[in-house]
Amino acid sequence: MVDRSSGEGQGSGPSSASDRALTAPGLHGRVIEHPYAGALSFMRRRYSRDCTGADVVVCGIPCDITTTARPGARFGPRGIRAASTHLAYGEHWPWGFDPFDRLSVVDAGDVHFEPGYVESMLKATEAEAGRILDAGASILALGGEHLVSLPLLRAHAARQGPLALVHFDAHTDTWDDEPELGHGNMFHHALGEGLIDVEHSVQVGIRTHNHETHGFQILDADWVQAQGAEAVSRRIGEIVGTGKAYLTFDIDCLDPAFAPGTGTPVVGGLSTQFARQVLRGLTGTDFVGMDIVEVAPDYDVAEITSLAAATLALDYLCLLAADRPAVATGSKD
Ligand SMILES: [Mn+2]
Repeated sequence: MVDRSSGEGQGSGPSSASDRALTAPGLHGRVIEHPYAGALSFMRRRYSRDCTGADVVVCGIPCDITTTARPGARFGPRGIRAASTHLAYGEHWPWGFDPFDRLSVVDAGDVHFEPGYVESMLKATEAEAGRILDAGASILALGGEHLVSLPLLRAHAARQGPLALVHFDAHTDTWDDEPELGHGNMFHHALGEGLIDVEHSVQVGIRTHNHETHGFQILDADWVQAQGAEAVSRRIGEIVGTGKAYLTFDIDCLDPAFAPGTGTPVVGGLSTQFARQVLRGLTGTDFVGMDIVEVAPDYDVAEITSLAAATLALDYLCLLAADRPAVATGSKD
């Protein structure tokens, strides 16, 4: 059920069914907008710094300070929001429901920090994540380079203790031979800070060498694709168990054929469809937050990378919503 009307209570005229990011009176439901028009927010959610009543708050972290190869992930949040307009029309296939009938979701915009200054980004991101968590909402973060996961994990772990990390990536990001904190070693730092329950953590789709696992279970790209999506989901579920888990998805887990718009592409990765199937199989996992990172739209082609990221983020919301009842159906707000 989708309302295609002009937006009752929002006045009349050509703009009344658009710009729902600005005009939506509530946090559920949707009105279809032209994908090419209107104010951008993730999935046409209401833009608001006010997290009151929100189950999930979307926040962008436009950062590519420590990117080692191709820069440009600072444009990731904007790219993902733009691509999400192609998905904002109701039931999400093949879930069979619209997660926004079940979850209240707002888009809190982007974290502000001084460009080029790692400490500024770390502090601002942890503060914003803490603000959202303290309001009782969970976070869907749009990167940005993968370093943004560190302050997000800091904010979560400070409130919820060490989390099982479910990490999709071509890279382990635990290299310990680099002198400076960056997007290739932040999970090594996160381990050192006690933010991760490593015994219940798993890295999926890895296809670069790192001779030290640091205790992570690694399901590399060849194993994953030989086993099939269902077996991979089952194995992730076994490793993570029943504790709280945090999902971090580097878009370079996907093959460059499916995600060329990223900073450090590696061939031999997952297809978007395969990754979606794995995610859909994780309904038993207690996810408390997610980030999707390393989308660099300037290297993208026809938005396929941003669209993949938006779709995977939407799949995550469907995972959260799967066991919830609908509180709105096709409503105007
Ligand atoms: Mn990576």
